[in-house]
Amino acid sequence: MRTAHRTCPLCEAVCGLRLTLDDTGHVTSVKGDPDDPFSRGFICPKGASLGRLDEDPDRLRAPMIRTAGEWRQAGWDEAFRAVEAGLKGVIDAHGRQALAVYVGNPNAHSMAGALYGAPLIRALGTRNVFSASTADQMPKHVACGLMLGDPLAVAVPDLDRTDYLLMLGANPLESNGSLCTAPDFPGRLKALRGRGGKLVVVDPRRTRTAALADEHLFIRPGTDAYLLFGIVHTLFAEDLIAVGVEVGGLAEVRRLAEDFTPKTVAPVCGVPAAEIERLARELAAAPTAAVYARIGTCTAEFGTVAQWLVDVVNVLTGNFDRPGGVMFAKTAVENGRRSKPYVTGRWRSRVRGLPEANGELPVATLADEIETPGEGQVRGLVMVAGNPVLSAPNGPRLDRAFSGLEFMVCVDPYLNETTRHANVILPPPRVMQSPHYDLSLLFVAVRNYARFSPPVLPLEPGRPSEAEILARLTMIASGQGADADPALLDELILDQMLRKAVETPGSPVEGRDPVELRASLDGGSGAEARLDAMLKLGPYGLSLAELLANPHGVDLGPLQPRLTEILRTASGRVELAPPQLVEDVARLRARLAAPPTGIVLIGRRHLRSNNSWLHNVEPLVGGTNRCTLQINPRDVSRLGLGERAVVRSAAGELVVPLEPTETIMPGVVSLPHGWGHAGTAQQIAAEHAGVNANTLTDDSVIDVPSGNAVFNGVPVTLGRA
Ligand SMILES: Nc1nc2c(c(=O)[nH]1)N[C@H]1C(S)=C(S)[C@@H](COP(=O)(O)OP(=O)(O)OC[C@H]3O[C@@H](n4cnc5c(=O)[nH]c(N)nc54)[C@H](O)[C@@H]3O)O[C@H]1N2
Ligand SMILES: Nc1nc2c(c(=O)[nH]1)N[C@H]1C(S)=C(S)[C@@H](COP(=O)(O)OP(=O)(O)OC[C@H]3O[C@@H](n4cnc5c(=O)[nH]c(N)nc54)[C@H](O)[C@@H]3O)O[C@H]1N2
Ligand code: SF4
Ligand SMILES: [Mo]
Repeated sequence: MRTAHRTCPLCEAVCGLRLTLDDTGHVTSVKGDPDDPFSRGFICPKGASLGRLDEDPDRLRAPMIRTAGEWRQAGWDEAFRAVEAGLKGVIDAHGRQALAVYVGNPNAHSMAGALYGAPLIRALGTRNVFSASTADQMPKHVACGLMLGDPLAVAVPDLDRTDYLLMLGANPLESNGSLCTAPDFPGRLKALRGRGGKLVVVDPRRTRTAALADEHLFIRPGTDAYLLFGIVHTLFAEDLIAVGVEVGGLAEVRRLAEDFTPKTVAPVCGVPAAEIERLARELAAAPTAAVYARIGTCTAEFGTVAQWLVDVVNVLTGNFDRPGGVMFAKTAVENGRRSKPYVTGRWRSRVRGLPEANGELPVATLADEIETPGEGQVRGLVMVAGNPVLSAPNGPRLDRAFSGLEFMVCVDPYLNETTRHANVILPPPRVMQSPHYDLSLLFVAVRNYARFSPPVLPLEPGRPSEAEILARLTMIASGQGADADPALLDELILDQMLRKAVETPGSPVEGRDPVELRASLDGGSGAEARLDAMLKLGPYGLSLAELLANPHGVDLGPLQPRLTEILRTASGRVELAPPQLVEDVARLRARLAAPPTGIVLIGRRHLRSNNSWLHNVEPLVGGTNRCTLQINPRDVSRLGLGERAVVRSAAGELVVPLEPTETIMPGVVSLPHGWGHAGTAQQIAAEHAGVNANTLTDDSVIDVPSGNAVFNGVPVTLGRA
């Protein structure tokens, strides 16, 4: 028996775990790490099942190659050569723009994904770059990019110090938080109330988070932008503005908000005008306050406008970049911020002409690009840690589209609904065999913190790490072949990083010799050496050695005001009225006259789920069926429904079991995503198949400025099954 410590990679809460393993490497227990200064022993049922997930017998242990519909195991060299031949075939016949790449959510939770995603995308040399971001948080990036000049400058609520938290479209008691890394989010919310603060939750469902709050307000899905405009209107009308940072566009915002009086927006969003006014007054009166909005507001038709207005309210009430308001983390690997001004639409998608944002095209148009013939039609796909057949809008259409590709390679531990279309699957090793550092999540942490977890178990001889898999793919994509040494990629990247650092005035290594610096780096792999370099060049001057000496993590203190370091707008001010957003207000205003009135669909998450891929772990799927359509009992009787119903949308139809509950507002139904398991090698998931909610979501509808998918507020009709 031995004990090991590592960070949980399953959600954004980054909890420290204490593992017990026997001498065969079997994980006998997983507990929260009480000595982690950030998570302080917190753990959820998913983290507690990490051992079971990691040892899932259905995980792929060797590469898989599919020929003539038959799967067989292959050796690693053979698999990489098959990838080389497949990609070369597409490039030679149709050019690089016939390739697409999709990177899924787990890339944000792995060191390999964070370190090799960008080089891989660059090496592929295609503009057809897609990711889970356009099914998730792209509205936030676009709003931050336009307001602050940096799409990654995401302000988070200062959870541990705020006096008032207005939370829209987030349910951290199930999700454990998103774009707000806060282990033990539930405990932090209880502490907020315990110190006399107030929590208000706005959600079409009375969630577990709403139940814990001081107040819960129902809202019609997709209408948060109206509610927020009503708040902005009130702040101006009642002279409650207290801007504490340099801004541009204040008068413009005031003008824009004129039409959105609480009285005008109330019937659209279903929140009474008096409540909207009260929210505005309370936000203005609280000693400190923060507005925080997540998935329910992002994956909606006016996602970017809503995200923009969240920070407009934070600015107008004087809560931007101050303790207790919303603030910016400073990570241990931060190393210079972007210097070019932020723009979107540098190129457009071929078929629908949708603008690029952050170098990506909307996943809602991936099927168009694969199915539509012509110059630049996508014929080859590289997929890393994604399952868009279940996670993207109109998933069944992608399912069909993928089957028409000439070549597809997936880096994924499972043969699932998406990867079954691949020609080659390259499985990463177990979590326990992988090093971990949260390169992508700590920039939205509510406290500055760093923690490195070395691999708990060694790799089997000949088995590549996920870093090596992605490095070899990158080498293949850049034309260096399947047999090129992946270590060369790390050396190239390190060389560029160090050369830039020694030439940067004021850098801790200014004027030093890059070769000597390289020789001084620690790390058992190229990936770890890159992390060591990033830490050493980072703002705290940390190192891999120091993090290894502190296996429970290092607390780097509460967030500090730092807007001047963050801002990258041309004006040097926070832009409250960026033209692209002002333009989209016209779309919002137009809808005010004719709001949708029928039943609309929203999603939901469950504590024991994680998108599509945790349903093969017994302790996480046991109990009653969770893939049900929640519906208000009044709607059940009004529509004369039975135990099941047919749900129809513009995209498709499903038959689903109903779960009548008073916790959902009338006129709204909710179905979780990530279910609908079919044709996979996951035995337990197949027994709990459920239905694919994304059969109903419509890939023709997007949030215009960001291209983000719309999963909430989807018009549906219900009938007897
Ligand atoms: N257990 C679990 N945890 C997860 C995940 C998971 O699948 N399961 N997924 C992870 C991922 S990838 C992410 S991005 C995060 C997401 O984390 P959260 O943003 O907290 O996501 P949800 O739990 O889906 O909460 C969204 C809430 O928005 C509400 N909602 C829907 N439409 C609207 C609307 O129009 N307006 C408002 N105001 N509310 C609305 C829903 O009812 C729901 O309660 O969770 C992460 N953590
Ligand atoms: N209707 C509806 N749809 C939604 C949402 C919603 O709220 N409603 N939420 C959206 C959101 S927020 C997100 S983030 C997306 C997620 O969209 P995706 O990222 O496309 O989907 P996931 O289900 O997270 O699939 C992750 C895949 O990665 C694999 N995987 C797991 N761990 C690893 C690893 O360490 N390495 C590699 N290489 N692969 C790994 C899994 O086997 C799985 O195939 O779904 C979106 N879809
Ligand atoms: S809350 Fe998230 S990070 Fe923490 S144990 Fe659960 S899944 Fe892991
Ligand atoms: Mo997500």
